[in-house]
Amino acid sequence: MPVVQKVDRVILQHPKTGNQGSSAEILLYGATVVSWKAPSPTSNEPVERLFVSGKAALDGSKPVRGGIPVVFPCFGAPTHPTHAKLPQHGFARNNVWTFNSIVMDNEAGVSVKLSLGPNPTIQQQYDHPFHLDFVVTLAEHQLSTDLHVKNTGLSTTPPMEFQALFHNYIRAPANDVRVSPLTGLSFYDKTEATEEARATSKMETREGVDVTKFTDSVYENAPGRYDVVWPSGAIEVRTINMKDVVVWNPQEEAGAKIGDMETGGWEKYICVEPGYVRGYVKLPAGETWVGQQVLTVKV
Ligand code: TA6
Repeated sequence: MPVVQKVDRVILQHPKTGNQGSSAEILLYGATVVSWKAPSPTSNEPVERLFVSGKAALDGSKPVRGGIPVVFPCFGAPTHPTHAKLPQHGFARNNVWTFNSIVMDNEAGVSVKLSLGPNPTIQQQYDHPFHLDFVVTLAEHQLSTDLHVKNTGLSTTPPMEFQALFHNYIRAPANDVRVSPLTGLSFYDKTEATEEARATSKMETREGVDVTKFTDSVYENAPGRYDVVWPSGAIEVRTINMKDVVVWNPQEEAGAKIGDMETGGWEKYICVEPGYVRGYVKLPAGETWVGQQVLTVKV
């Protein structure tokens, strides 16, 4: 059964291999992918590819610590005037989406669409008309997520200004993983002690970016394709319309202060987060913007 709907989640199973093969689980809360299991091209054993903290809330009481949280319409603390009432990382990850439809179900894979529109909670924080669709597609060695943002305002409505990001917690040994190619890119280091330093761009000189120390780097105008590599594995991230990418791992320095982070959880993942987070997408009324990522297991 390629698509199984539960009360709080949707389970995707690859049609070719059923429950013995690739799978994904998407909570309706936040449309958060909380599991992606896939074999490598050279094995048949599906392996969990995402990290979810053992202390993560999965009951909708707070955003999930792990998986793939959907960040929209603001990244980090809100800075745009229309986002002033929003929580960190916006409202997409802390509201319940609805299961919309099965988009694809064939030998190649299975794809489902979840949707979110203004509800009373959101309308208290954000008053621009919008409609979101989130499409998750599972293939044998791939998982893709597409965020479709529609400005449903009347033609007289001003453009909708937003940011969007997929906050991927990729399961990997944090002290042995590297991300490339980021060499030569301008980035902002959010671990700096002062606001002035955090607002000062740096140039990335490393061939492979590691997270062996507390890392919170926002790369702008990035290439849109990334290799996340460690001694026993590799995942490629390919994107469309996501011009920036964030690399984050709190290590113990910051991780031990995160209430829903399991002890030592920071050793088990790297966040490689494609997004449009430097500046804002400006979406005229009636138009739709799509941001996409494709995660592929290479090893
Ligand atoms: O994407 C990196 C980041 O913005 C970090 O600064 C850190 O705050 C992380 O997101 C997690 O944010 P959260 O609100 O989920 O605790």
